Amino acid sequence: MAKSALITGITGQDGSYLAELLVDKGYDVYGLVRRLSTPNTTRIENIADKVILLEGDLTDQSSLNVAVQTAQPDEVYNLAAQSFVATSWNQPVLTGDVTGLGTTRILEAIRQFSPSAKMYQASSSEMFGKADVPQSESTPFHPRSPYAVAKVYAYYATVNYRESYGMFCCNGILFNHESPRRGIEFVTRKITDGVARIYHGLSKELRLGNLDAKRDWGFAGDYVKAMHLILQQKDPDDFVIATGESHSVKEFVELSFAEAGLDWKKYVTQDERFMRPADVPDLRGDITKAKRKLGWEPDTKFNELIRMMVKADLEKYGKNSVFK
Ligand code: NAP
Ligand code: F7E
Repeated sequence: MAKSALITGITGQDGSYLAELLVDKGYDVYGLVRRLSTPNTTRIENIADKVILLEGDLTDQSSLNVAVQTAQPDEVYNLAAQSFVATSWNQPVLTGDVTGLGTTRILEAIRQFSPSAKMYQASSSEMFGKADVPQSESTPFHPRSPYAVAKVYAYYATVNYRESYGMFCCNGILFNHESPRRGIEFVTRKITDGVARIYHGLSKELRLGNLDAKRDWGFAGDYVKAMHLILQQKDPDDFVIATGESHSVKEFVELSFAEAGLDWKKYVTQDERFMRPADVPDLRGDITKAKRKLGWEPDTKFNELIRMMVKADLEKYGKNSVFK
């Protein structure tokens, strides 16, 4: 019999890649989708007839109960969140409700209606905040945003359901991962989109915040494979998933503009509006445990990721370019 999986956040970047992976593996894939005035299913259009969408919201317990009862999942991937760090200062209570308490609601729905289901929680390197480099599973947390605070709560809720009820609950502590499907407000996609707009004459400048922050950027398509592997282990456990390399925002800018044959210094300006009340200076993951236990390593290199993203955005605007 085919395995079944329930993905919260299926319309997001990771949800769409994970759904494709699980469909390819022969899973019956259910996705939780919240009601919006304009449906937002563009990232899963290509698999629309291969997944079953269930209406629900992480702030609404009864809808989560019904989703778990309906899907009777072998595996639940909790990817839904208010995931944009900058917004978490403007909407701290909502972020706590969705990104933090939402995880407990999912855990409760599983505990009551499908307790043998395995659960994956989308934990984040943001939980480390200001920490020594590199960060591993044993690095202490020092969250620096309401988003990160909510993720730390969700991390421990996941560990607590494992320890309290013997449930198969796991945290993937994922470092930044990007793709052409990345939301436009995140810095990598903002940059590659900006490069393409400038290249095609649709924009004259790109305004950014802190160029010195360093991140360990990987490709989302590689990272969803790790999520799946985490739930295929004999015992539930928590894993850091990263590339092991970090680069500054400035390096990402330079390489992205260079990919389109442009000199970034002519176009990029710093803007206070994009500075954060507290930023995270340097994130770089130590993936020793993931390599040893999961046999997982990323395939996509930093330069390849940038090339992939710049190319996709150049092609997107190319269709309506003022030069064509
Ligand atoms: P994303 O593109 O922002 O997707 C977030 C998903 O959550 C969307 O499907 C969104 O639905 C859904 N959602 C938001 N609020 C909801 C609510 N109240 N009820 C139900 N669904 C809701 O995020 P992502 O980059 O794919 O990340 C996936 C998960 O991994 C998130 O939990 C994120 O915090 C975490 N994470 C991401 C990274 C990264 O670098 N990408 C690293 C570590 C951890 P709509 O489409 O309707 O908005
Ligand atoms: O910022 C700096 C900014 O918004 C990266 C989420 O997926 O990864 C993501 O969180 C860095 C920060 O991602 C701009 O200050 C400079 O230092 O792309 P970001 P993030 O905050 O690291 C983690 C792992 C998650 O879990 C989150 O869900 O870039 N930066 N100038 C800027 N950032 C943005 N967004 N916009 C700028 O103009």
